[in-house]
Amino acid sequence: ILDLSINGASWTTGVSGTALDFDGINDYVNTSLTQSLSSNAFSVFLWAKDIPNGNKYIISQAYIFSPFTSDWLLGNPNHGLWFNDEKIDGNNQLSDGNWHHIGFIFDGIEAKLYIDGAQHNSSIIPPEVGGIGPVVFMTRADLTTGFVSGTIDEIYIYNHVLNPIEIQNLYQQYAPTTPSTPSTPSGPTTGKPGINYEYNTTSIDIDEDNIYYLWDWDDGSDFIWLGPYSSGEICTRSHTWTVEGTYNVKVKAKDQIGLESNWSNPLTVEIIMKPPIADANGPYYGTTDDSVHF
Ligand SMILES: [Ca+2]
Ligand SMILES: [Ca+2]
Ligand SMILES: [Ca+2]
Repeated sequence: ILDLSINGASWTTGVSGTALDFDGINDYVNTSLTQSLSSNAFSVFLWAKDIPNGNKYIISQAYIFSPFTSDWLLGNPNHGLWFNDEKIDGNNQLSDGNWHHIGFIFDGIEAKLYIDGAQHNSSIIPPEVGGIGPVVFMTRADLTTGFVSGTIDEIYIYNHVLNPIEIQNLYQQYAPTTPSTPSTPSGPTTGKPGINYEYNTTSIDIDEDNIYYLWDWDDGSDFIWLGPYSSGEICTRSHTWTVEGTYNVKVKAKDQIGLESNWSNPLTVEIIMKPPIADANGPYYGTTDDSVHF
């Protein structure tokens, strides 16, 4: 457990509970962790959101203070890893408005960057490691430059190397969820050409994202994503078939970050131009002026 000294950062909604939000002007967090992490194996992981593109001091520790050099720095280049001038480019994965899981492992020789549970780019072998001063968040370790705006949560620093399965598990704990396969469309299963019929479906997204629906009416009509709907809300859509036939109506869902469900089971709809069925039943003869019943 680290002692955190929070300077200006405010609390906001996180991947779990609350998270720290930084203004990029003068907000930062200082920690009680001052030992030279990099003299041994260690790992650093966190969730981050809304980090502007470019080289950023998300978490770092100094190597020397005068002139200043970082020992290790997560966030540079382009949300990547900088470790005594060896670099892994992060390709600006943290700026799209969604939460991402980012971190690195160092086994005492080699360092690897992980983004959203998977290794990102090649590993590096940093020379002459040896951190001094406290580990800091969202600024350079001199606490006077390199302030970063954005939100961070669930920050873990380990004094050992996590294996790929442990890293994947850490990511899956709060990884974004895909909406469930929508329910089989419900509505009329027979009808006539030229008449409008109404169908319903719904889907659930565990992380409560807004949901968009794509209906396939099986008649070549355009596919358009409709929404947003909240998770579990009924999506009602009407359709008119112009040609007689048997149509398999199905629907799929995606959430606001673009994760797509499978297609639903189809509802089979028969569209036919039936003649009215005469089903008269009554006497075959009658008398003039008497009424007969059918
Ligand atoms: Ca949290
Ligand atoms: Ca401030
Ligand atoms: Ca989702």
